[in-house]
Amino acid sequence: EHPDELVPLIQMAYLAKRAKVLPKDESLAFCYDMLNRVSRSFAVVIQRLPPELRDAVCVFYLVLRALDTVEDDMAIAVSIKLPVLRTFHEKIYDRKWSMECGQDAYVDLMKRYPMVTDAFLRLKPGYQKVIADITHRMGDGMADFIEKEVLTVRDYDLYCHYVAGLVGIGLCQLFASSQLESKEFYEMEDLANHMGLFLQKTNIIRDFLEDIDEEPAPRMFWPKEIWGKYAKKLEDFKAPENAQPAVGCLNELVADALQHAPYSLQYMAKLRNPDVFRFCAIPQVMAIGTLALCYNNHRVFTGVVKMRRGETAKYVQLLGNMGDLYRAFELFSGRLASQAAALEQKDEHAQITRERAVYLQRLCQ
Ligand code: RWZ
Repeated sequence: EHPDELVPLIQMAYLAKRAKVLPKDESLAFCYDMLNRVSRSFAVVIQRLPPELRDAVCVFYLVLRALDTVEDDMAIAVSIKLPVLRTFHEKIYDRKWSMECGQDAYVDLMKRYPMVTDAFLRLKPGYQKVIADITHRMGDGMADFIEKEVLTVRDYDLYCHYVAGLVGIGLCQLFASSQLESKEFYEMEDLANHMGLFLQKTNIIRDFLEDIDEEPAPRMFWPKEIWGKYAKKLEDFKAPENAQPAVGCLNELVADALQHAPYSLQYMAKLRNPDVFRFCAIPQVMAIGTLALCYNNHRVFTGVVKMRRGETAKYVQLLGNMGDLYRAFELFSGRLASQAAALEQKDEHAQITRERAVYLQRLCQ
């Protein structure tokens, strides 16, 4: 009615809008900033996901990172750690919950965890349910393994299922729920589990030295059923005079990990959304590239074996469709096959590695 009221009205509308938008921005800004601090590579692929999925996957990542931080922190007494792991799926709904633990950026993640909770509670209920269910199953599985070691190959597969296979299974459900991928993804638990196992086993193989040098008490994930054939104690692999059995064991673990790769190709062939495809494919290519680098490589026992930055960047750029993926897998399985062929007289598991690598090459043609 009065022209001079116009400005305050606009101002009020603006302030009301800001008041609504700001808290959301604040918790999500925290989440993306944290994601960048804890994992550059995942931050890049997650930020490129379609808007419908991006926030849910970012929050999913941080929830599981937080759970992982509790599992990893050797300063927490087992009597405290076990109940936290088993009830973490409830904490993620509790706006007041936070914890003092972890190191470096993780201290911040845990201390300011209510920021993640706020972002979680803003997700669609369907996404929240998937994240809570996976967190529940993972927390229980981690708790089971706090008190027991990874002895058999079955234990190794089960531990990897808990910490990585379940991530693959949860992602499938988020993809199907977003309708960006088909309903079929609700029923792809087995293939999704293989995707996770392929990544996790590759990390466990590569991180031998980093894990064994952990203070105060290292937690090791190489299964005794395999390494026990090559040494009395895992630490013995660090001694230069044990290079031969150490590399023999490494090669057997690479052969084991390679079993999962064909299923991961089968999974990715079903993806329809190019950004979701890239999100899945980049880590898988890095995994087979890392396996090819680690194979028969004694440097795994003396330092960190990692793909070069330039090579990594190439895949982040390229990988747009199945054709690109087959070319990358073909390159690395070709390298594995020829290395294994050259070792067949010397190494009893080289034959199986060659067979598995050649089988992968065929799948790519
Ligand atoms: C990619 C949504 C950080 C979540 C789990 C990751 C922490 C085990 C560590 C969840 C690739 C290394 C990240 C195998 C999955 N627990 N292993 C989303 C998360 C491999 C990713 C990391 C697992 C995981």
